[in-house]
Amino acid sequence: MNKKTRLILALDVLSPDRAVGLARTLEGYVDYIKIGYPLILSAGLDIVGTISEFVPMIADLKIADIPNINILISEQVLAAGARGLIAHAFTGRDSLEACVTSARRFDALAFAVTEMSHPGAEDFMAPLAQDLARMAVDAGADGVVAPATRPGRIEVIRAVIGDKIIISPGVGAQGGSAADAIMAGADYLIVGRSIIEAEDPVKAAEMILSEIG
Ligand code: OMP
Repeated sequence: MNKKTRLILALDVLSPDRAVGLARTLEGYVDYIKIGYPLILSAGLDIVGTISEFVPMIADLKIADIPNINILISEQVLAAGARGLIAHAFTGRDSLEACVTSARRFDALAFAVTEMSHPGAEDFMAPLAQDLARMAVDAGADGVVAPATRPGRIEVIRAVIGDKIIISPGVGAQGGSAADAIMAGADYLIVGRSIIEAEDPVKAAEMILSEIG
């Protein structure tokens, strides 16, 4: 992964035209664009290739099934052009390894979700996050998703995973601070609404970049 801006744009819009417009406008301000179910379901899988023409794309399907299904899902989105994917870790090592193996086949990156950024993640995920992170390293994942909403938890997860990559959502719209997440050990920030719903998305991206610069 090539850190330049340290920003991953969460392109959570439904209109393919808007998605392409934002990708075109913001391509110089972000290292990756992440798309997930909302855009893929509304625009179709071809949007993966279309967006990848601007910026390398991470497919956030939070894959969480048995190994065979994880492979079928991963390989469709990787064949469509994704350079990385996000899978859940809680389904266990064999399921996560299936995603890692698929990613390797396409020379792409595999990330595992440890503890999510929303409040409900404290119900079940947070107490298990260190075990999930440890397992993700053992399974060969390139990195993990850890919450910018709880920078202290980024520090804890960093201590478990060593120099693996941390990508961190929750900045802005979910209340997290860009600077705090980076200081806690995040390599990349995942940012959606604070940029895509801003009146001036470029200015919004620049503001976040100045906070972490
Ligand atoms: P905003 O809250 O609009 O910045 O969007 C956050 C993005 O990060 C969305 O695409 C979420 O799906 C994603 N995300 C989280 O918000 N929390 C998590 O714990 C994990 C993710 C993710 O895996 O990307």
